[in-house]
Amino acid sequence: QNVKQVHRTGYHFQPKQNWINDPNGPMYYKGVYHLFYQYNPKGAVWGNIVWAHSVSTDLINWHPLEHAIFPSKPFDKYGCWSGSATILPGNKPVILYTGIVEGPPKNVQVQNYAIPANLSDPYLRKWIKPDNNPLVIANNGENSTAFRDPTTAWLDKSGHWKMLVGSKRHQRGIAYLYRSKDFIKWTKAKHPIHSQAETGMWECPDFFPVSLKGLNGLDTSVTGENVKHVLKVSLDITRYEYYTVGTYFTEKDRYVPDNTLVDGWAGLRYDYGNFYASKTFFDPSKNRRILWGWANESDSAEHDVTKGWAGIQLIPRTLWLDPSGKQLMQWPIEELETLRGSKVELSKKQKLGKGHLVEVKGITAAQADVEVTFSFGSLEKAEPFDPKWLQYDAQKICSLKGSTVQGGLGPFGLLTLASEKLEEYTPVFFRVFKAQNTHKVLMCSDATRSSLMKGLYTPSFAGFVDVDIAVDKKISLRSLIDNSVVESFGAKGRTCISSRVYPTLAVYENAHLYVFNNGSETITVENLDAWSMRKPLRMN
Ligand code: DQQ
Repeated sequence: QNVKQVHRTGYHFQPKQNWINDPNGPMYYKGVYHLFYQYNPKGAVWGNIVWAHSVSTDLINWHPLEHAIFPSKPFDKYGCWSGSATILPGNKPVILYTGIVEGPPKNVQVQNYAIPANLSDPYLRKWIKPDNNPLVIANNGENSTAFRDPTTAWLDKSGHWKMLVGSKRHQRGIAYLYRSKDFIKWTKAKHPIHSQAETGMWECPDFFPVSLKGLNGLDTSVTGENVKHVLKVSLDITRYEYYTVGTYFTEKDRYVPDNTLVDGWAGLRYDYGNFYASKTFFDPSKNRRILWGWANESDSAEHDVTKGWAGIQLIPRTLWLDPSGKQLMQWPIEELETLRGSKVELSKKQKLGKGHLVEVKGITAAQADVEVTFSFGSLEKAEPFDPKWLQYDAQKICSLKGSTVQGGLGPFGLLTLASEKLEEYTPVFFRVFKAQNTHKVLMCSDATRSSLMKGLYTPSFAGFVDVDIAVDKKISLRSLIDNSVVESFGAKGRTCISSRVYPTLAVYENAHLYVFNNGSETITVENLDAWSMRKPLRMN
């Protein structure tokens, strides 16, 4: 009761009430997907953290179970923070998580493990925290107040387990490496697997192999010729993540990012919007690696309390390496398509002149899945890219060149969650610029005008899209619209941006969807398919 429904999601993961944050320990076990997540059983603000637990056989319908891990022992008395699952040989899951052994302001952190009470229960309802915890404490110069979020462990050729713990020393972000023969006695390696100056605390590190070719995912222990590795970290100062693709030197246990990539706060991101503390896992049933990310609120804490809830998980995404090797690609898991209901298509080859706005009618625009491809004849009208913008990030450029600022080639895209008279709307769009010898494609998801409500965080999230636009002369966009979230995939998952928005007018049947062009070059909508999205039968 008392939970205000209007901004609750229809098909994005949400518990009935209260605060949620990081996805924890995702895994596939005996035909069941497990999602644990950071949860406050007592309210809609962060605190009293336990591992809530939901299970699913399709990643769409979710059944809540009792909390899996909660403070009950000296080694996690003040909280059970983030961690990961590892499946040991013989199909035995084990969870590594951070226990808080001394409360605020220090929040002293140690690494613990938990094991299922009954391996024959595919739901893994009950977890045991053995008395030989904690497994790892900060005693070799590590900073015990910044020492958390153990990764999924991997097994090397000599039978040693390895896992990472996120940390920092001064402002250097660090991923410490630990080794173990038996998963119980862990020894810190002399060198961290990787670290980087001026990035601050590395929360929720994730380290995994990706195949050089194809879409298939790999078990976390795979190494060898045909793989690269990915290291992702979540930066607590800026509240966004970055990743690099690189080489894992297994002998030395060092990871070296490819030198063509930025290894720092300006690096590549899974998502340029509201996306944090993400974690991947390998799904052996479909040979894919799946990424889960938490979307924080952009609403005020005060509103969260009145609403009675805060935070959602974004749609799980399949993730693979682009054949160029330069970046990852992401796409909503195929199962999501089972929620597609009635479909509308825009008449083929719809032309959009400058200032045109065409409504996509006939779907539930507040809860929809839209796929569209835009094309154009020439790049001549692309605006020049101001050299001083080279020092800016994409978000800053988008805040200068939003959807209403007329352009040459773009802005064009979707207006999502729009009210009838356009008092509110969240545009997701592209803008193409002419830079020296190349073109730059900017993708924006701009919450600036998303709501008439005051006190919201409404950034113009943006990222560049690495495509050869002069050759392609077209670009695609998919947006998952769900009441208070717009989760978008540009150029087939090359650049992704999620925005949390809280419209006051553009809700339920009063929400509209449009395609628009505000550039002087005419844009053609090659094809547009939009579906009303059903609610899953069971969502917590
Ligand atoms: N959230 C957890 C921490 C983690 C942070 C606490 C990231 O373990 O570092 O709820 O959002």
